[in-house]
Amino acid sequence: MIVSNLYKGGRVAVIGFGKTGRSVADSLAAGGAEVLLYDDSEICDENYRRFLGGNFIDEKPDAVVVSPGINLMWPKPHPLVKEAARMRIPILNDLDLFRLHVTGKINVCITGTNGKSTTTALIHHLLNFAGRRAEIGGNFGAPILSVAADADFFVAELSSYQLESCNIFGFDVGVLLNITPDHLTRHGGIEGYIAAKQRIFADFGEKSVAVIGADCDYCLRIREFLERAGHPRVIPISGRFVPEFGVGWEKNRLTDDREGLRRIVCESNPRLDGDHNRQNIAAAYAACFACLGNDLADESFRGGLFSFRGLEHRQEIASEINGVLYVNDSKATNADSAEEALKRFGSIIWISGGRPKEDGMGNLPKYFDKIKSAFLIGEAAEEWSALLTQRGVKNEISETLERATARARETAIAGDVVLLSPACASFDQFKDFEDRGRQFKNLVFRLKEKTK
Ligand code: UMA
Ligand code: ADP
Repeated sequence: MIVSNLYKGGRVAVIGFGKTGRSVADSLAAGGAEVLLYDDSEICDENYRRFLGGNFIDEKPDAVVVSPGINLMWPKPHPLVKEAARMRIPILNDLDLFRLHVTGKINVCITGTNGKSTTTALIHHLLNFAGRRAEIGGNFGAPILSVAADADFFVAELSSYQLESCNIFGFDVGVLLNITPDHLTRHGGIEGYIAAKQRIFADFGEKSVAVIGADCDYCLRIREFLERAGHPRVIPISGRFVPEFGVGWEKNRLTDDREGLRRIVCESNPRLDGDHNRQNIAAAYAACFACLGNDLADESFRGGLFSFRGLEHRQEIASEINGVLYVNDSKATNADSAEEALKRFGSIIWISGGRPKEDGMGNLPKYFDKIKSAFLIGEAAEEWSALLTQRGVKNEISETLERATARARETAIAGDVVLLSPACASFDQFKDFEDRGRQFKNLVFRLKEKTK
């Protein structure tokens, strides 16, 4: 844990008592602050005083620390955020506390609509593989204040929520992979979402490195802005081609053109298949190079890349039963991430649905001819069923994942791929995407047991 003594002897209100709130409260309390807890649910903790007031008049804190899930502006500010702003109380987040206490270490921060976790985990793995001590945290899972303080490198996945509430920027390496519409309600529309993502490059120092996707128009716009602002170290990356003075791919070979020399680094790891993963690898290479410079030998990078096993719930092969492949892509919580799975596989029996995102099915109808049949679950089921039927794709409303998996098994023949790639959030039926993925894998495991 990183102890923050910034408010030693003072009082801090921690808003939201989930993973982040808990880590903030522990860090500040260990640093000698009085912590007041606030959560809209009944959660409490014997170590901290629960704050029940609707305003801060009787107990004015020196600062308010918000969790990522607390709305700052849209669709409307949380009442205590409004109150703090009215009383001119500083509003910060856990990343601010981290930045104030951890100085002189290299921070690598990764954002983007899709691929954040894979890229963050890959960079973390590559740095450790190269013999450095790297810690991983942020949106990836462990709140950033809960990591070990004595690492050489801190690799943090940052969501648009965390970027929105952060005040202290100037990261050493900022990575922006891609932007497609997501979390629009929280950011008041696409421009608000882009502005939050762009903050990954805010207050960049002379030596900071910006790694930015060349495969999407919104990122191109941000890159132009950085270049016009005279930022000297911008590295474009792509999963499809080799951007000039950047890092990308030529015939399945990672190619480094940062110096304009088009140097081949290595081939791709077959476990990280697809242009989307090639985008993640290119970004990880550029970020590691920014950290290690010429200490990053090609053999070390290749060794790290090929020993990376990929993450659970991202196009993860769950099992093969009688020639049918079962793929768990539960982390595909929006249409763009599900598109990558639909692109990759053929002869698909598709399990999808859940709580739909603002852009619904997005580009997915482009791939409908690869879908043999679809089994739909959750809140999106009826609307998606209508859409699939309209386009002539055989489908059924299964309602539950259990039923959908059983029906997919009955329908599939050797050579088919049963793909759970929901293109929706999980919260209507599951605790989170991990719960959904694990339940799917358990169902598949039970089917496999039955066939023995
Ligand atoms: N709460 C309120 N009022 C509100 C909203 C929330 O009181 O208006 C309370 C809830 O009752 C709950 C607590 O706040 O007790 C939850 O806080 P939180 O939603 O900020 O969640 P944490 O548990 O702190 O987890 C957060 C991230 N969650 C969100 O951004 C929603 C986790 O990302 C992250 O791993 C964790 O911090 C550690 O950094 C998850 C996520 O879904 C994986 N992220 C979104 C995404 O990836 O798309 C952005
Ligand atoms: P995030 O943390 O941004 O949600 P993940 O690495 O967890 O990203 O991957 C989430 C989903 O997005 C998975 O379904 C995965 O196959 C897909 N995906 C991974 N990388 C990319 C990318 N660069 N572009 C688009 N989709 C991606």
